[in-house]
Amino acid sequence: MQNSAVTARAHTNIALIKYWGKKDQQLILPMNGSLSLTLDKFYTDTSVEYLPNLNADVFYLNGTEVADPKITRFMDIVRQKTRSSNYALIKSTNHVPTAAGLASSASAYAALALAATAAAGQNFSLTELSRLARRGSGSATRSIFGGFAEWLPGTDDQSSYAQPLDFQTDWDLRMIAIVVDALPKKVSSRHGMQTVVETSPFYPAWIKSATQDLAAIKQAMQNNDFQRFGEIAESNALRMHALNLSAVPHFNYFEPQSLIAMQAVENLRAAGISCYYTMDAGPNVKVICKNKDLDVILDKLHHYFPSDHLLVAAAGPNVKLL
Ligand code: 2P0
Repeated sequence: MQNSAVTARAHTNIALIKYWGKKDQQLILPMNGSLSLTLDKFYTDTSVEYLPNLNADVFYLNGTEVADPKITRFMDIVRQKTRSSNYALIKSTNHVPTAAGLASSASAYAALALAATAAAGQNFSLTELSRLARRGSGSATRSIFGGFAEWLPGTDDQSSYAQPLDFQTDWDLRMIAIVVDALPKKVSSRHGMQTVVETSPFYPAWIKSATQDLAAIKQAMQNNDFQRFGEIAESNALRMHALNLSAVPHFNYFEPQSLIAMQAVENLRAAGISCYYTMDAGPNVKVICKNKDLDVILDKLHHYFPSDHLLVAAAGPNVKLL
């Protein structure tokens, strides 16, 4: 056991084939496999120090002490896996532009998984870290890896983890996050996806089509086919949002500006510019494009959104110790 703080950095990721529903809520096993891109611009730095005089974990988020039972539950799993007993002082900072709504549990639990195991003197492999991060939040499974990552759904704790995908494309991919003004999130991901699993009559069709989408998008990457890649990602995102509209009670993450952003991307496409959008459990729209088309796309989006609401990211790295 080390006696000093250990700090890790993990980057957030955007799913192109979405995870939206669990087959095991306790272990966080997903209904279907998913695929994401880890982003360079948005990340979380987390330090962990085990202190023998603490009688509970103490957690600071962006400099403010926060009581979060999910963190304590996660740290109990870490203590079990590392056979340690001390409570920890945890300090986490999100490096995401203010109010961007991109701070995510993905980078948070990926960074915490590495910092908490390293501070306990353990050297977990990336696969072991991916399994562990999954216990905090499903999307964190993928944030252990840089670039593209695929989360293998698995059937138990051992078989559910992410792996990096190393396709050689010539796209030099960029993602423009369009920040849409909104009130705090209406329905949490955790609650929203469970409502969908339990009530949407379309859920069986989702599992089938998401599984097909995953195979097809990997084939498109293999073929260096950006158009097909973008079409599959966009359609998969819309089907996820269609589940929310079909749940009981129904809910959605769209704001008027989200629809404006989606239309702007469709208009750009009609004008011959290759770009596609995706959306997660919030109103921000993320545009996927090649670096060579970035400027013309930003020009068009500037007609609708101020430049500080257009954040450009590229592929980010693996989780790492600082
Ligand atoms: C994803 N999202 O694949 C999907 C698409 C948002 C939309 O994973 O309950 O915070 O902690 O496992 O990971 C967000 O859900 O949910 C998410 P939990 P999580 O990225």
